[in-house]
Amino acid sequence: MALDRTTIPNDLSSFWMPFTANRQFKKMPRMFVGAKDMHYETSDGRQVLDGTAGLWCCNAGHGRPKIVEAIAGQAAQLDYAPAFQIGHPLAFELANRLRDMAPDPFEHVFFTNSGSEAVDTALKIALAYHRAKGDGARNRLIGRERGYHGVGFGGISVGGIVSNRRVFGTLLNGVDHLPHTHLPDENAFTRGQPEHGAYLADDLERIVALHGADTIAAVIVEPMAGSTGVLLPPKGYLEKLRSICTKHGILLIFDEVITAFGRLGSAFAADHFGVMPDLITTAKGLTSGVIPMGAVLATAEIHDTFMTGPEHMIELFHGYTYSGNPVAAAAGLATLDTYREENLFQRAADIAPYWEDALHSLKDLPHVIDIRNMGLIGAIELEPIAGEPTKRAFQAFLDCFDKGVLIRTTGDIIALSPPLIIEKSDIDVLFGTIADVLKALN
Ligand code: PXG
Repeated sequence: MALDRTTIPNDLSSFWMPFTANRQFKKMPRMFVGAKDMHYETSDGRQVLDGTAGLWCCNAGHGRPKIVEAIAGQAAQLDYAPAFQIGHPLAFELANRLRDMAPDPFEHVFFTNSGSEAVDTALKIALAYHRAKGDGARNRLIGRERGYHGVGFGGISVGGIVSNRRVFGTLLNGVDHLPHTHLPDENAFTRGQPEHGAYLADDLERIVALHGADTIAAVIVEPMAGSTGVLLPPKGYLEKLRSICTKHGILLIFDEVITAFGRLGSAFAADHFGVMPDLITTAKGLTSGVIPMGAVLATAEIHDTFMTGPEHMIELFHGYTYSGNPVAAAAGLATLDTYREENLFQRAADIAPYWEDALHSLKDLPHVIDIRNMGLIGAIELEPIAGEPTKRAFQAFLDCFDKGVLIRTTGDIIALSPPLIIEKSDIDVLFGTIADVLKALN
């Protein structure tokens, strides 16, 4: 019997849903059963405009033919190949393509299956790199408040979201945090990078003075923090972080799980900001969200540090059953082809001013206390209901969903990150709907 892909099962109890209020959801489920280009289709047959590219990942839009065909073809040709001590062509091909796309220093690619795994991989590479150089006391990792680096133990340790950390024990030792860069008093309603706050990077000097530079392996930040509500780097901030890291021999990791693959109008945020880290983590847009895949990009300097010792020895004791999985690699190649053929990164850059104007036109609507944007990303921060944080924004999410528009909320912030194929007419519908919802919201 063919699998019914569109009917909701009677029993929803078995699936323990991630980052979801399970009991609330199962009383009033919202289900997607199809997707094409800019729209989802719900189980009750409605079209929903995708204002979030799924979860910041479907950068090429939905149901893109080249990606669909590549996956089907690869599953039939070679469904799986052992990831250790045996290769298959597409993983090498995809690594080469990423190298060619990435800023110059990045010559090597380590594949993972998610952003969380990419983060843990990058942290491990950073620690092992210093050890390989004979600098083994560099064991500390520095993250940032309000940072999101996935949900592995490494990622939540360097991450800065209290609820993602507090019930999970003692986490990694030797982690410290920079202050976040969100300064609403100075920077509210800024378009693009805010003016104030570069000095916040100087806190790294305080941390260095406290612990000693020779104990610190790496600093990890999102060049633009997505999950905690689109927190932009103040002008000069990333440059400062870079120079302090360089001065003290500390590796700088950019977590580009959200910002890579066109979100800011260029392939990587490192290009966009003109600041080069030592390691870059990616996932999401790498396969346009269609098949799980992540990757860590490393400079030749870091990679080559491991390539010593007897040739028959494994250089890095790390990897996943599905690192460079053939079907994922095929999806990745077809996704990069789609980006290139449709010039989607440039398209995002070209439409970004229209996006920015439409977003900031909501400035005077009820409850709006800040609006911020960059590339094809936007955030609308709402005044929380006194004593009931998150409730107002979640209601906005539900109301938008009813009106055929998908937004994402985090706390009382509406975060938007549409597929890069979005048209001006879609932008009008998106912000028109959000405006209607905000006007009617309690
Ligand atoms: N780093 C960053 C910067 C991320 O944004 C991860 C790591 C983890 O990736 P995986 O693939 O393990 O989920 C992320 C993920 C949201 C939202 O709505 C954001 C993410 C995931 C789900 C929801 O803000 N980011």
